[in-house]
Amino acid sequence: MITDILERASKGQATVDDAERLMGLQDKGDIEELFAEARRVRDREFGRSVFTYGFVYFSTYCKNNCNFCYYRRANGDIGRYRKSIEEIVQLAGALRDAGINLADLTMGEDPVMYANGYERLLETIRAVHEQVGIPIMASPGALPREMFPKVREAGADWYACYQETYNRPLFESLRIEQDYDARLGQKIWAMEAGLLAEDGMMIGLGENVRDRAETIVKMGTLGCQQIRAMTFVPQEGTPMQFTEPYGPMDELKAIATMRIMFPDRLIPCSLDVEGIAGLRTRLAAGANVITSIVPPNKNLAGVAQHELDIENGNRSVEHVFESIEAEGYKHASTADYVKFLNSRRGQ
Ligand code: SAM
Ligand code: MD0
Ligand code: SF4
Repeated sequence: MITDILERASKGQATVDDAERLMGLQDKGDIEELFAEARRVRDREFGRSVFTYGFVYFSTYCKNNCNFCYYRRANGDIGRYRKSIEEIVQLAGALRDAGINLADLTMGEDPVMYANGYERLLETIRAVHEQVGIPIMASPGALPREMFPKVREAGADWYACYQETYNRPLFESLRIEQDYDARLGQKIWAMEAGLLAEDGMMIGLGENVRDRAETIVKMGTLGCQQIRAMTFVPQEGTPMQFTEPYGPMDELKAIATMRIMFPDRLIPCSLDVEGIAGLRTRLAAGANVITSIVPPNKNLAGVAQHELDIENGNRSVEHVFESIEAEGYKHASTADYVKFLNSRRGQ
């Protein structure tokens, strides 16, 4: 059965049913075959070279109240911070100098960044673009449509905004007080403005395997050049604190399914779920971008794992580069990454 599905996928003809079957596999041998095929497809498309993204979570203030998120506004006193533009430029400069391909400038929906027509957000992107010159992903939350040309003009290459699930009622129960269609629009409006877009799903939020299959097909057909899956990590002080956490297997199957169905997309291995321990399995499931690389001693947080492996240096550039090599891969040069971006932008 799996052979039939893989064959359909190789012709670009795999369906939602096929995605559901792949992610429903339970037999050890079948799962190994799924991962082996995902690696073959990844190696054919990208070789054994992976892109590396530094994570700069520059403001952890947020006006939203997503039930799954540590930084939701009701989770009051958690030691939030907001970095100055100068600090952000320094952080991005250090990532560039260390050989990282992209700075992921991420924030909560911080009213200070959003004030006066998103002035400080745009200034931050512009300062990093002009003073550092490293490729930029902006992950600032949901913006009005007219902002996307401005984000592009300020110097962002990518816009990341994850739908989490394409099951509308589930979305509404998680991203409370937020508009499903407006969040979907983010990706479309970003691409219309000449940005590359990333969409993403979370695993373990109450969705079933069918929902995941539908989400993967929707994310892929929307045209986003980067698509991701991340396992939900329950957060202290939130309504979902006591939700039973999932192991990594469902995320790995989702990564492999995305790779097989959408071979040419960038698919992250996020260090923000299991820390550095999660690198090997995600690469072996077909991922080709390492995200959430975070330098120590800079008072920077992750999202799903706000502390894990940061201050001990396990998510540092040096340690991540060593780990990539130990797994038999190499990290791509930024010149190669820029070439890749230009080819995907159709330049
Ligand atoms: N605030 C912006 C937004 O929501 O789009 C950008 C940053 S947000 C913190 C980035 C993503 O992190 C979310 O879209 C979600 O997919 C993921 N995330 C948040 N909390 C998580 C958790 N507890 N476990 C796993 N992933 C989580
Ligand atoms: C990551 N913690 O890559 C980051 C984050 C935001 N663009 C990405 C979820 O894992
Ligand atoms: Fe805010 Fe983003 Fe967290 Fe939602 S996921 S509470 S928008 S930081």
